[in-house]
Amino acid sequence: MNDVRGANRPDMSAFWMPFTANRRFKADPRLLVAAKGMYYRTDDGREVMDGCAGLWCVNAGHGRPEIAEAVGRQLEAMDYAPSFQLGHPLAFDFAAELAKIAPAGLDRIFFAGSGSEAVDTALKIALAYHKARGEGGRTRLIGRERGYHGVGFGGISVGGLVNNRRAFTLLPGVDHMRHTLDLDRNAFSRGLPEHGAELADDLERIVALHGADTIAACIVEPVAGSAGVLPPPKGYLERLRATCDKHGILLIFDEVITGFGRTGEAFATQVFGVTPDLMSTAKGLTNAAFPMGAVFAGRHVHDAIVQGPEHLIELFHGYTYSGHPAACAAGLAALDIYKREGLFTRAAEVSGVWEDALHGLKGARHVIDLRNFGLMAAVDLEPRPGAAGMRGYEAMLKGLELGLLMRFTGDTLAFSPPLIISEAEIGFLFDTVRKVVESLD
Ligand code: PXG
Repeated sequence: MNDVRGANRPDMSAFWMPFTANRRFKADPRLLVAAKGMYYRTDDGREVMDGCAGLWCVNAGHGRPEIAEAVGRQLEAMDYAPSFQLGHPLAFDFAAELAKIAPAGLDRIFFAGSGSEAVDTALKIALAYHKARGEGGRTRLIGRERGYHGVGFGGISVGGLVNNRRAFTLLPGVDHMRHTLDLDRNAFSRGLPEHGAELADDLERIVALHGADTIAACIVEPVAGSAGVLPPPKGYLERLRATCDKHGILLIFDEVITGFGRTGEAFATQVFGVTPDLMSTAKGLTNAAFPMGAVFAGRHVHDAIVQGPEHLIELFHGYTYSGHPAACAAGLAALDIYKREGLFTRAAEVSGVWEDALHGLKGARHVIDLRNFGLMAAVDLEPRPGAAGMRGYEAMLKGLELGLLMRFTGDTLAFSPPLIISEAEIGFLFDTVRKVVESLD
C-alpha cells in the first residue's frame, strides 16, 4: 500500500467496498496510507485533517503507541483464546474497568465484535430478559425513523434509513417512532432543539395500538449520528424513559457513536441524566484500533437472565471474538489514554468554541441548517434541484482537496473529530467548510 499511485495502483476489482459507489470510487480512488494524531496522509503525500475521527471512532486520535504496543504484546503472549466455557484474564480486567465508568447500574458487560453485533446482542438480551421473567409475549421491538443501528438483521429492522432496509427482509413485529428532525421549528438550534419532546409520545401510541404486553424494547441513539447528527429535543429522552418505565418496556441506548467521550462525558447517558436498561457501544471502545463492541447491561437485566441451575448456559449467544484478547488489550490501553488525558470531558470543554465556529456558517451559501452537540456537528446543504446528494459528494471532494476529511450523507456534511482537536484546528475545520460550501454550484 505504500506506493499505489498511477501505474502502480493495485488491481482494485476484488475488494467489494462497503457502503461505497464501487465503480465511481475505483475510477477515481482516494487512498489513505498513514495517520497520526489529527491527520491522515494520502497516497500522494498530502496531509488531511481527520474531521470525523475515521468513522466517528478514533476518539483519542490516530497512531497512539500505547495501544499499538499493548496489542502487539498481547498478540505475542497469546493471540487468541476462546471465551466459551474458558477465559483469559484481560476480558475480565477490561469488563471490570468498563464497569467502573459505566452509567449507574449498567455494569454487566457482554463483548461483541462490532457495533452491529452489539446492537443485535442488546436486542436479543431484551427478548431473553422478558422470556426469563415469564413475559415471553413481549417480542415487539420499537425503533425510530432515521435511526442507524448497524447492518445486522436486527439492526436494520429497528433502524430507520430506507436505503439500508429496502433490499432486505426484516424482522417481523417492529414499529418505528417518528424522527425528531424538524427544520420548520428547530433550524439553526444551538445544541438541543426546543421543540419536539412530544414526539416521544409516539411510544404511547404504539403501546395503545399493540398493547404493552407485546413490546420488549425501544432502541434509540441518544444523539442520532449517521442520519446527520440529530440531537434530541429538550425533554425527549426523559419522556421516553418515563413511558418505558410505565409499561415495563426496556430502553436501549445505542451509544456506538456517542460513547467514549463524544458528547462530554464517557457516555451520553450521563450527559442527559437518563439511564437506559441496556447500552450498545463499539468504535471508541478500542479507539478503533481493534474491532470490538460491548453491551452494557443493567444488573436487573443480567440477574433476571443469569439464574437457574448453575451448570446450564444462561444465554445462548456469543461470538468467536467476544472478548478477543488483543481487542481487550487495545481497549484497556485506550481507556487509560482517555482517563489520563481527560478526554471524556474534553468535548464539554471545547463544545462552546465548536458551536460558535459551526454557527458562524449561518448565512453561508447553500446552508439550510446547522446542528451540534458535544463534538458532533452537521451542516445541511440545500439539495441541488434534480440532483439530490451531489452537493454533499462534491463538498467531500473539495474538502479533501483543501485538506479536510468529512463525512457526507446525502447533502448533509457531518463532523466528529478526534477529541484531541485544538481550538486552532476547530477554526481551520470550519474555515475550510466555509470555503468548500462557497465553492459549490
Ligand atoms: N449503531 C450506531 C449508532 C452506529 O452509528 C452501528 C451501530 C454499527 O456499528 P458497526 O461497527 O457494525 O459499523 C453504528 C455504525 C457514518 C457511519 O458515517 C456510521 C457508522 C458506521 C459507518 C459509517 O455515518 N455507524
